[in-house]
Amino acid sequence: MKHSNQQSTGERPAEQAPAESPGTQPTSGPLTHEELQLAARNHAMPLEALRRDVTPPGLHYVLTHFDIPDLDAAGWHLRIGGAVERALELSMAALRRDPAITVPVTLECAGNGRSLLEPRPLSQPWILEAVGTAHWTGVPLAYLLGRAGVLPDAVEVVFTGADSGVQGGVPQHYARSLPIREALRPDVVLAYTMNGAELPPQHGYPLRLVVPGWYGMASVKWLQSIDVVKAPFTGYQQQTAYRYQDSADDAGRPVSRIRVRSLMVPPGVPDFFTRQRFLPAGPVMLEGRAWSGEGAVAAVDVDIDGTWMSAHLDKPIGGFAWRRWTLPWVADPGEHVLACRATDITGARQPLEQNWNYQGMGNNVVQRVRVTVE
Ligand SMILES: Nc1nc2c(c(=O)[nH]1)N[C@H]1C(S)=C(S)[C@@H](COP(=O)(O)O)O[C@H]1N2
Ligand SMILES: [Mo]
Repeated sequence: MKHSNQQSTGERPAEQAPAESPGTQPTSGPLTHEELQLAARNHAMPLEALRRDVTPPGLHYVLTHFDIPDLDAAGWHLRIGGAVERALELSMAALRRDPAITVPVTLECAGNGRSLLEPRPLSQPWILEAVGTAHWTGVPLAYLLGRAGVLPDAVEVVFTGADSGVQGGVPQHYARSLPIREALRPDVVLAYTMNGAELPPQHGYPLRLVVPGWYGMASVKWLQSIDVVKAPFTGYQQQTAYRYQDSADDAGRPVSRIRVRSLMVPPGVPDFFTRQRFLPAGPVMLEGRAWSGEGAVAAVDVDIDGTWMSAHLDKPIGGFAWRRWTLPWVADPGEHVLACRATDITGARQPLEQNWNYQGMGNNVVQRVRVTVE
């Protein structure tokens, strides 16, 4: 399945290297060694996990830019400072005594679907499954910012992780910012548990930020400091990465909320190597999940061999958690193509062909599943 964007810059020669992010120029060739290295470290959620409301941590997707730090919660301190009335330094024990909330949140990587683009931006080569839903428990960020006292001329809050490395030639700690109004939302949480158990190392132990509705890059893992700032943050992950760019020299627009998307549990059983699906003839319940960071999911339509039908939607489990959909199907022998397409309450709907952008961000093309019914 290949998608190109007729409206944009699909004609750029793949050899043309961008000035500032070496190694990330889009390509049309076979998977590279660098993509394979990333694919072997990071992992997606197997689509059969879409059967569950909540994703077990081992099945939730993982994306880590650098290395997973080996941290000790006993000596861990979170520092809150910058444009605040009083700086705070909090141990994990102190954070656990603060009021806690639990939020069900669907996280999706902004680069999900990247490898389906033509030419494809070189980075973590996601197909469709960089998603997962968990119950995150911890202290509301707004509560701690309230205790620190945000100064009136503050504009953003910067979150810095303990992990560090080099990206685009720039040495850095992983760091991202949020506008003050997003940081003060009551559902933004500094989480120390995932699905009721302590955070696994790969998901940010001992403490991470979770920003419901935003693509995953906003939810900084291994959170070590929070700085309230009076000017927009210009760190690499804010200013260079995670932007909707038309070309290498377009400054682009920042990536923020998750675009509406749905996925289907591929019915039947797979061939080990090709992942081709096989299904016995007769009734089958098609099912999947749909989500949007822009507003609630309003509808899911399912396409069977070119005919669209509306799916049944279950009750949502939370404002920014995915919603289950089902559609009964009576499968006749032969080859079939199934697809699902969600629409959210803003009227946004998944595209049938993906618009291309330089970093491969915010893809939400409809998934198509081929099945052989026997
Ligand atoms: N400190 C830190 N936080 C991070 C990252 C990272 O590399 N370092 N990756 C981000 C990205 S791009 C995504 S998609 C999510 C993935 O969260 P998960 O691995 O818990 O699913 O974490 C975000 N938070
Ligand atoms: Mo991501």
